[in-house]
Amino acid sequence: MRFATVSGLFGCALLFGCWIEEMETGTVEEDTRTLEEDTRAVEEEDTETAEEEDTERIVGTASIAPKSGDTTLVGTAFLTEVAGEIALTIEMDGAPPGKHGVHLHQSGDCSAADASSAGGHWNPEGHMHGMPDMSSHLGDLGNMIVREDGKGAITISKPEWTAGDGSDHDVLGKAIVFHANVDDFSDPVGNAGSRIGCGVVEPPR
Ligand SMILES: [Cu+2]
Repeated sequence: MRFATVSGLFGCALLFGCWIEEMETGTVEEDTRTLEEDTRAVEEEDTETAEEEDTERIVGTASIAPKSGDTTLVGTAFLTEVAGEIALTIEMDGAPPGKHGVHLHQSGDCSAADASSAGGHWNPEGHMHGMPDMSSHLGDLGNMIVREDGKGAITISKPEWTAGDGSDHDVLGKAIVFHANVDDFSDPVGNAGSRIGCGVVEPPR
């Protein structure tokens, strides 16, 4: 009798254990299904968003070479277009740490040793020199902060800019000039000193 009770209890315990286990397994399976459904939903949403928005296109590039005796700096620039908005990203490496004025100059010619061949600031509207977000020169890009490791970057976007239409607002064919000193935004050129880097914005190859 005692044996029957004990084995009965044991059996019950086993059954109960199995039942709990089954319940738990069921929950896990349910969770997995929910996760899969969630993933599918997110993927579908992403695809829809990508179709609605314009994707970013590279519409220009530039390689910035050292000038005026600076021999260590190198730079690259990308001109991008998203939904008609043109942005210019400039990245420098091996540059002197500190703040440096950066401008687009009007002539796409960096051949001179001091980059004087790039001419003056690109200023088709005849504005005063200033900060990039003011009604300043179309080529006013502000200052880039170069860190102790010699690296720095800026991204500037201007609603007036175009890329490749040949108009007087076209960024292609302009020279990116990287200066030795900070641009203090005073007219006419911001006292940014010598031109230690120069590169022409060209159509992507
Ligand atoms: Cu300049």
